[in-house]
This record gives sequence, C-alpha cells and structure tokens, in this order.
Amino acid sequence: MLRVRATTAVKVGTIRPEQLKVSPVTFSTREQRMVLATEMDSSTPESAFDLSRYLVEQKKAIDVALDSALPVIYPEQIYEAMRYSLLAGGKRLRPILCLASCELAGGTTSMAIPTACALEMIHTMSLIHDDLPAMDNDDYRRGKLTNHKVYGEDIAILAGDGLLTYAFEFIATKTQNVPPHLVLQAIAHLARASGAAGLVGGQVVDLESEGKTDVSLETLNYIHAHKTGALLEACVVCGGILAGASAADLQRMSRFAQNIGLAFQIIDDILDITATQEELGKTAGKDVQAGKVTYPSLWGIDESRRQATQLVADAKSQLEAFGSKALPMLGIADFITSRSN
Ligand code: GRG
Repeated sequence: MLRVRATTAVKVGTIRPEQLKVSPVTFSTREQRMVLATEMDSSTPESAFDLSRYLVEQKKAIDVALDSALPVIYPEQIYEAMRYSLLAGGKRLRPILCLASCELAGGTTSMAIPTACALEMIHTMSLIHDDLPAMDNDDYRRGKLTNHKVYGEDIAILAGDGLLTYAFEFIATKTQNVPPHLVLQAIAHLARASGAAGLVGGQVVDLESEGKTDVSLETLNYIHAHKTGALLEACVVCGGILAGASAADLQRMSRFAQNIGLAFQIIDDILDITATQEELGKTAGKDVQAGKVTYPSLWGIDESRRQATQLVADAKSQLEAFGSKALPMLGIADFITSRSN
C-alpha cells in the first residue's frame, strides 16, 4: 500500500496498471455521482495520504461520470463510436489532475467534474484522430482495436469531432456553483490548449518532423510542450480557474503542469522502448521502428529518466506554498515517473 506523509517527500512505489483498471461503481443519485469518493483532509496535515487508493477512487468516480455524460441516442452509431473510445479505459490522469487542482485552489470536486469529463473527451478525441491511417496509423489503443478499425475511418473522424464539440457543450451546460466569468475563462483556456496554439500545432510539427533524423531538441520540446503538455497544463490551470485561484497561484500551477507535462512525455518515450504491447495497450516500439527522434534517442534511457526526475522535482517545488493541500498533486507528479503504462 502506498502511503504519503506530509512530513516527508512524497514517495510513490509502482502502481500496477491493473490497480487503475477498476470496474465502475453505481451511484444512486445524480448528486452522489458528482461528489467524488476521496477528498483531502487538509486540516490534518500529518495524516497519511494513500495515493494508490486516491488514484483508483478518482478514476472510478470519473468513469461513472463519463458513462452517464454520454447516453446513446439517435443516430446511435456515432454515440456508440464516441462511447467505445471514451469508456475504453485509460488512466484518467487528465481529469484526476483537474479535480486535484480545483481542490488545491480551494474549490470542490463537484465544481470541476464537468470540466474534468470534458478534458477526457478532448484527450480521447485526440487519441482517435492520432490513431488514424493519415496520422500515426495504429491498430490498438487502450488494449482494444482503434476506433477506425471498428467503425471505419469516416465514423472515427466524426466520433472525434463529436467528442471535441460535446466537451465544450458539457462544460458550458453542466458546470454548477462557479461564477459564469470563470467558466468562460476555463473554456477559453481549454480551447486555446486544444487548437493550433496547442495540441493541433504540436501534432503538425510532429508530422512535419516524420522521417527526419536531424530534429533538434528545441523542435522536440516544441512538439511535446504542445502535443502533450498543453492539455496537461489546461487540466491543472482550468481546475484552478474554476476554484477562483489568484493569478499568482495560477502561474505556479501552470509551471508545475508544464514540468510534469514534459516529464510525462519523456517517460512515454522510454516506455515505448521498455514496455510491452500488453502493458501499453497499444503497439510498442513504434518510435524506434519509425526511426523517430525521441528523448531517449537524443539522450539515452538513463539520462532521459534523470531529466524526467529533475522536471518532476522542479514541478513539485512550485507547489511548496500550498503546504499539505498539495499532497495529491505531488503524488500525481511522482506517479508520472513511476508509471508502467
Ligand atoms: C484536439 C482539435 C484537436 C486535435 C487533435 C491528433 C491530434 C490533434 C493531436 C495528437 C495528440 C496526442 C495523441 C498526443 C499524445 C499524448 C499522449 C502521451 C497520450 C497518452 O496519454 P495517456 O498515457 O493515455 O494518459 P491513457 O490511455 O492512459 O489516457
């Protein structure tokens, strides 16, 4: 059992993927669905914080919220395709980060749950499109056939489009107990992170770099700060915005997220080399096969791991001012480097 104490540095052992693959539980009322199981007791800073339990319970609650967010209606095929990928599993790291940052900034999980769901919808959309033959061309994702392999390319493209647009509708219509100007601010931040200034831009430079062996570290950093980092940053910052965090706190949270975003990608590149298809739930070894420039190809595995560890340490130092309230965020940061998928 993982235990984190406020008095010591957050230490995380290996959380096995199966620990995060839990069956959804059923909540009887809408309100219960919105209130997540684990909340930090910030009044008792000495209390132990059980990170693995926290991650499992948050994932469970997010899976339930996502399931109820997207019912199947006419035309059924598109809703089924959207649900196929949205409910296919995944670590739910992005929504977990959003809920944790909202709480860190003094908000509640119920204020942030629609945005947390929307973040997972946008992330899933980006995976569906990334897997298409015109992009990364993969047959497996989250341990299952990719969306286009099941529904065809036309429906997979539309399933992504449906998830992307519904994400914003969901935040705008379902967020409660947050002043409207803050909801608008969160929507604007998330839209920017998803578009050409974020994910889309990162994906474009990634596609442009394909087949090149002279991609610079600067370009690699650009790709991943946008393709992977922008959405992770939006998770943390949107949680803070919804809670009404000050500009100074939002800046700390943003710097924390940018550091863990890059660390996340470095570990992703390492796992592509060291993990199996079963562990990853998608084709392993694709980067090497494609001759792609990655962090391990530039630095080697050991140096890449050292850089990721340093980024996580820098990230955690940004949250010192929050004291024990930051324990879940610190734990999540450590999970990024200790994860096995
Ligand atoms: C968002 C408008 C819009 C377009 C998307 C296709 C595209 C443009 C961008 C690609 C973005 C992409 C696939 C980045 C990779 C990010 C990444 C490391 C994904 C893996 O995340 P995990 O490990 O996956 O959290 P799970 O399955 O656990 O959620």
